Amino acid sequence: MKADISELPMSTCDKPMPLGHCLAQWARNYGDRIALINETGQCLSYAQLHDRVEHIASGLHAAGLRAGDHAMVHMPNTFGFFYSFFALLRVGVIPVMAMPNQREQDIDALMALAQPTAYFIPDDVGEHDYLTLAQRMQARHESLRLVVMDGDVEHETRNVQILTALKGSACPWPEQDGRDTAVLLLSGGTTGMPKLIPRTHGDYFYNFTASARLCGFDREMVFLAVLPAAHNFTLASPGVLGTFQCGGTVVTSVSASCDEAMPLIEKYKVTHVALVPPLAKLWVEGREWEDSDLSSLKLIQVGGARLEAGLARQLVDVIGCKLQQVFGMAEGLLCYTRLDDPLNTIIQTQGRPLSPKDEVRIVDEDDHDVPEGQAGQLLTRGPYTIRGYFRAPVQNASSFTEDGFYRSGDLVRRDANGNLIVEGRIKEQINRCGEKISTAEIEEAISLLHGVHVAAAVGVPDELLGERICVFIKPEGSQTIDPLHIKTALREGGLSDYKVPDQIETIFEWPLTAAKKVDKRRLVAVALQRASVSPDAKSSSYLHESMTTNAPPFELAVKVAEVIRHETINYVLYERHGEWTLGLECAMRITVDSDGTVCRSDGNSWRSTSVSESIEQALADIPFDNWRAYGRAEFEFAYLTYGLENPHSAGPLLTIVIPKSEIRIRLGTVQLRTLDSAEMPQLVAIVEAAEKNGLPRVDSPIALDVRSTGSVQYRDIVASAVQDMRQGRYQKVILSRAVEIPSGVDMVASYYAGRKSNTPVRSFLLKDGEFQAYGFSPEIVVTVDAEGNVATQPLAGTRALTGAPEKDQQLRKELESDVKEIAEHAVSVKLAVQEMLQACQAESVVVDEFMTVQERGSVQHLASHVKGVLTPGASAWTAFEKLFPAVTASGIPKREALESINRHEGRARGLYSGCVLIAESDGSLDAALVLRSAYRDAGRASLQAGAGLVPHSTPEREWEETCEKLTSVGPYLISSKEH
Ligand code: OOB
Repeated sequence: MKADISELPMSTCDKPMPLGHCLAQWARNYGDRIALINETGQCLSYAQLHDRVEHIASGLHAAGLRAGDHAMVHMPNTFGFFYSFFALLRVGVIPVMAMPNQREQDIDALMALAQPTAYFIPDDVGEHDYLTLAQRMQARHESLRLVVMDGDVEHETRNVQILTALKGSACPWPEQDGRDTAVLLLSGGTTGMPKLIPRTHGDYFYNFTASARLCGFDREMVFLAVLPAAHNFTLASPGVLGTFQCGGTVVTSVSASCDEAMPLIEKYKVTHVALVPPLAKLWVEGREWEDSDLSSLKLIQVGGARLEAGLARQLVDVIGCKLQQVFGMAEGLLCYTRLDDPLNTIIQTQGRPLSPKDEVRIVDEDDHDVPEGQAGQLLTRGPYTIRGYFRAPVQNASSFTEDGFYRSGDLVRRDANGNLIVEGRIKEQINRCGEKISTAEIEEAISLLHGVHVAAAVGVPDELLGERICVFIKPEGSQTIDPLHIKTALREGGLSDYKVPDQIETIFEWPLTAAKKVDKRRLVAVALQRASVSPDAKSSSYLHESMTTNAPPFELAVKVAEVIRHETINYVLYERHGEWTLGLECAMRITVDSDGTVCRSDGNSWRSTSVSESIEQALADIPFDNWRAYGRAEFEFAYLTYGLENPHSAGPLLTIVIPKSEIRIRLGTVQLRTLDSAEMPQLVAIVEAAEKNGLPRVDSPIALDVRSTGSVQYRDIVASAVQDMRQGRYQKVILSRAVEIPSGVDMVASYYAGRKSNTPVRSFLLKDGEFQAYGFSPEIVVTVDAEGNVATQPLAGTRALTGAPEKDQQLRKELESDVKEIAEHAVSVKLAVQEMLQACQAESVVVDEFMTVQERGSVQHLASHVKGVLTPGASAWTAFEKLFPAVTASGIPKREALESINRHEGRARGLYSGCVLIAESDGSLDAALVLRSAYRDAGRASLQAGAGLVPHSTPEREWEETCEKLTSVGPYLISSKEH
């Protein structure tokens, strides 16, 4: 069943050799040239890479691995991937190339098929625990003797070896033939069973050398590997192996997003990159705001899925370099558009075969060749195309013709110049972002779930993903299908994330073809139609439902957040006066940019004389009845309203979202409302699931020492600001410091634990894409009710709350009699009154509570309450603009304080000391100050706290105050590892 590699068209410099010899040859040829660079700037020369690999190969040999064994490599694009891959080849072990996003079900099935001796995993990546998976695999698969982890030596145990610590005496060279299997690649699959593709030394060597030549790879080139290196496209078409063959440099990136990959292009002068179409689309869109210098790029290759001509053209225009389309398959055949093809050919076709010896037939249902120019199934046979899958006799009988042609399942036609155009496919497969998913596999997984009678999966054209997975489910009896429940059950069953359906629809009557089979084409049409009527701003009024509940509101709110945590749902949870309101997903978004432009997600924008006026205009004709918006303002919003230069601003300064659905939880009742009636059952299901679930576990707190860093710097900036104030430059400023949280934070569990120990006026928990935050607001910045009554609550003057009544009483007395604290408080109240006067009728402004003591978690404050009534013509946003930022978190006068904060802190505060708010269609607004909070962005988490400085302040006391405040959140941080 091996491919015929005799008489492959090779040039003399590409003399074929077993893959295990290649690296040694490259080290001889290219020695000190840089082979690898990663995103943190670490470099390895060919000689160094070879040296490391020799050591590891010896270690693997010493650990008992032998030529002909199999080993699964399950790694992202790190150096560890390359060490593992080359070391295995060097020993003669056959790597089985798993994709980094595969999960337990896939890995388990692949192991059962390949029976690997060893399993190579990364250290913990994000939320996925590879080590536990490896241990489970070891318990299940007898063949698996060795787990090798690319991580710290401290993780070494009897069963787990650390990749870079492997050593042994020199490894013997294996005896190998060009026809022996070198690697096992993954097949996209059309059945519920995984398939492995045995690629031989000879055919794979040809694959990357001939491809590299065709694609103009040379010594000076720099290839950026953003797609998984384990995929044939990135690995060898020509990919990383093609680059090494020419002596070029490979830059590895674990992330493919343009804000991480594009700076790498600029930094390392990347010349070549390979993308799938959905990623290419994001890169084109990303160029609107990502302005890295991409002028080094010579060639962008796009393959793996159909590239629309429009996008192809945009790519050429926007990125401004040559494009090449690659139509390939792990089974072998590679088609490329040529570098010197006319632009039209590059944009309109998927190219022609790599080798003159590639045979391509285009056939009808009876395997007869179709007339030239017509579409039919692509059959192929050739020097580097397999003749059979690994250990799959049954599958091979249907995937290959008797005379050895591979049935690709792709529907193609050929133009007059021999270029192929992919028209579609006949195989039952979904191509989601270039990842191939078998419909049969999804259908089987779903059929096993409770309440499901039959399921049918289809690929539906999708703007973002190329194709999305839609599953139609016929329920058992009169059961209702809860999409959320289905997704959760699939994930819990270990289905890889990218295979979990994007759209789930209930169906009672299947559309049938003439042959009485389920008509999947019609299902695609139904899926498109149902998706287009459900979401977004189609409906103008909310559909309501209410439920009764015995659950305490706080606990139920937390449990609801737990239920939706695994979804890609964005939400804001806001607590006020014993009610927890949860806004889910976005029907409309309004943002304020750093230049004061207010943009609405329906494409409208405003730029009036004042920001508050622009916001009012944007909210004036919101097309939903009785809307309630959830928003957040970054501290830097203040620089805009004060007309100061803001050197830090990146994203929007204020974001207001009108949610698609809402859950309001009060004692005894839960009110649900949604703009999309189809989502009501899901909302009900979320609440029901929450009621049944337990509360988050809080038994794995993060040990965070709030005193461990920043002491010197903080004391220095305090001393500098005190000096400013003693020179009379301003009266008061709040300077803060951030504390990084070293390990992953479970935001929901931490909110739960923290809220139990805090007594805030408001609390919140929110998730917006990668950004998450929660916090316990000590004060409101401003509230405005529907009648125009405005209130603010300046808090200034702080002492600790220790929990020991006597000590706290003594501290309270101290607080109430300390001249410095009283003076600090009085000036804050005076400023609040002045600001209220700018939005309210003069005679209405009164201080109705003065200098009471309010307890807030681990601290107590002096607090006052100022109220007034809006002047005619002013809105809640006028008051917001005048009172923001809270004096408690900025200083006096605010303009000078802002300038001092900017100069001393030197970085954006973001949400810290900004606010989280609710605004309603009746003109009311409730904005809570964001302090005592935790923030998490793209996996990095932090806390931040400050102290109010006056001319008498001492660095020591203010440092202490930041520690006290950090103690309202720090001790309740819960590690995400347990969940
Ligand atoms: C590549 O390999 P696989 O094995 O993940 O997927 C192969 C299938 C093809 O049969 C075809 O259905 C689809 O992916 N495909 C394309 C395409 N390239 C692959 N469909 C339309 N247009 C294209 N340009 O995906 C692969 C392997 C090596 C190089 C490039 C892609």
